[in-house]
Amino acid sequence: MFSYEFILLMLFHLMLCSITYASITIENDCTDNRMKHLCEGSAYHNVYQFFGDSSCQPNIKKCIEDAINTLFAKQNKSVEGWDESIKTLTAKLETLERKIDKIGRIGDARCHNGYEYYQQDKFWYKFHNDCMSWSEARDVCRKEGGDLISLNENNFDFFRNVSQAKAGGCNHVWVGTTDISLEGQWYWLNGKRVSSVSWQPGQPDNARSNEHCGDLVRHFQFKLNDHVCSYKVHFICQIV
Ligand SMILES: *[C@@H]1O[C@H](CO)[C@@H](O)[C@H](O)[C@H]1NC(C)=O
Ligand SMILES: *[C@@H]1O[C@H](CO)[C@@H](O)[C@H](O)[C@H]1NC(C)=O
Ligand SMILES: [Ca+2]
Repeated sequence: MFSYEFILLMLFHLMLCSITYASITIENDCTDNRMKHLCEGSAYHNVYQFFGDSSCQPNIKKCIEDAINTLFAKQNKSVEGWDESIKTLTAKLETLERKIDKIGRIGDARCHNGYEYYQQDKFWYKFHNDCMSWSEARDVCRKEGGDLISLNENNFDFFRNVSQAKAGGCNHVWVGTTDISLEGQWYWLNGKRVSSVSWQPGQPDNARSNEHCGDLVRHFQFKLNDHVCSYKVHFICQIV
């Protein structure tokens, strides 16, 4: 029914299609889009293409490293001065990260009225001049998105100083520790055990068997004491 010529023509078309299809397939094999960019253009062009790829956003530095490695592997040559460019670029990114972090935290501070940033441990704190029982104070801190402050050996002296500076006429400042759940077992609200060096010598003494909340006390140079939880004094909140 078909002429010999027609069949030959069909076979020829089929062959052409296969070749085209094969070349598309080969091209597609290397077209993870990012890879494709790396096959084309100058090194800088490639990096900027890479930046533009939103899938790179979570880890830009890693992506740049990958891009450069792939670039070198593909082109199999080194570029004079490239290492220095990468270092400069990395440094700029790190500065940018720090700025973004800071802006975010300033934004936070506006939301958490009156909180100050404790740079060393990267949390927010607020010395409250209201006078409340330990559990009332804790409720206030929680409403503000935090809790009564958990201290440690490294930041303890700083917050003794904060208390010294801000307690005014008040001699006691609640902090986030209690042995209410098990007498004599003192833990900070963050779950860490209270270090023995934080206590005023002779404390905790559980005077009249009624002292289950931790406070910093002026006549102990603001070292830690156990005190009657219903006592109404100042307190320090923390937002981690
Ligand atoms: C890269 O270049 C080196 C020497 O210039 C050569 O020995 C090596 O085979 C090349 N590698 C590739 C993957 O082309
Ligand atoms: C606390 O205050 C004392 C006396 O002003 C000072 O010497 C010390 O460095 C301060 N410590 C901290 C951690 O702020
Ligand atoms: Ca006591």
